[in-house]
Amino acid sequence: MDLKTKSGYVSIVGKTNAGKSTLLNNILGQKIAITSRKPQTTRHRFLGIRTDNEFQIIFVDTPGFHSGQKRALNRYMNKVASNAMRGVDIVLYVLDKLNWTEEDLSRVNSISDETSVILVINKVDKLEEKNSLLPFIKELSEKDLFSHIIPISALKNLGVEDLVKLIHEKLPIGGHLYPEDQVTDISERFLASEIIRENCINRLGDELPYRISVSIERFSEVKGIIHIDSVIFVEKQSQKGMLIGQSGSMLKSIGTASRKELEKLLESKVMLKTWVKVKSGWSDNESLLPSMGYDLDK
Ligand SMILES: Nc1nc2c(ncn2[C@@H]2O[C@H](COP(=O)(O)OP(=O)(O)OP(=O)(O)O)[C@@H](O)[C@H]2O)c(=O)[nH]1
Ligand SMILES: [Mg+2]
Repeated sequence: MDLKTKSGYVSIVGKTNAGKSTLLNNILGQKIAITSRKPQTTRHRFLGIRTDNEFQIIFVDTPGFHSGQKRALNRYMNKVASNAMRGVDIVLYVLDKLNWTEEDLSRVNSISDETSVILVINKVDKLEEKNSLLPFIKELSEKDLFSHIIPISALKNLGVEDLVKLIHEKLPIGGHLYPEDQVTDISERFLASEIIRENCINRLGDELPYRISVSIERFSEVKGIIHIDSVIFVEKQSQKGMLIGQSGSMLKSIGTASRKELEKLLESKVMLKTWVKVKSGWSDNESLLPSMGYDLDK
């Protein structure tokens, strides 16, 4: 091991919609995580790796904590997020502006003393009361919960590189764990399902996105064309109708936008087929979740 190299795991956690995935994409300089203005966009834990010469940071993006919904899928997502706070070197606890609650306090208190916790106050570009930022930081720093408190805007790229520098300083000495050109551990197949889900989220009303799950049934390259067959699962027949739209217009728009984006990301021509199927009440069915990719043991 080269003693000059530093590397470590850094989990990005916080309430849903705080901007965790936006921050990860921004740090990596490329989109690996889908984002949306609606809560509960990220459903899985995955890695984003940034290597700068001797430093390698292995970020862990996580589903946001959510206290309102109590379906099996929501319980699964909260569990994935809590698990991701363990066994890592640093936790970035991301806040949406100054929205700090007792729930945040109890989650931060549950993090092991051996892990450094950096509070990241995101979306400062949207902060109306700019004068309230400093007193807020002062008050929270007195609680002795965080090694640092950093205000940023993930979307406008303010303070993000300072945050990366700070992480570099705090990384433990150790050899790199991934090749320097590897950016993520997600597969192209998983990326395809996420891009389709993001295009659904962006086009559908507020409730339907939570009833959708995307599964890739085929992902294969034939003569330079990537063939992707996907199924979008919904919970009810009426939702199927909404997703397909009048004369199939909604599904067509989701399919076309997803194909175009995937062609860019995969740098290949893509042939995408999408079907919509009903899997009754899947999001509140513990025993169905693993077969749909929501499995804590994986
Ligand atoms: N104005 C502003 N908006 C932001 C900023 N960061 C993220 N957003 C927006 O906040 C919304 C949520 O962002 P995400 O990155 O999906 O949030 P998340 O924390 O990953 O959300 P979940 O995966 O659902 O837990 C999106 O509409 C982003 O564009 C920021 O710094 N400023
Ligand atoms: Mg996210």
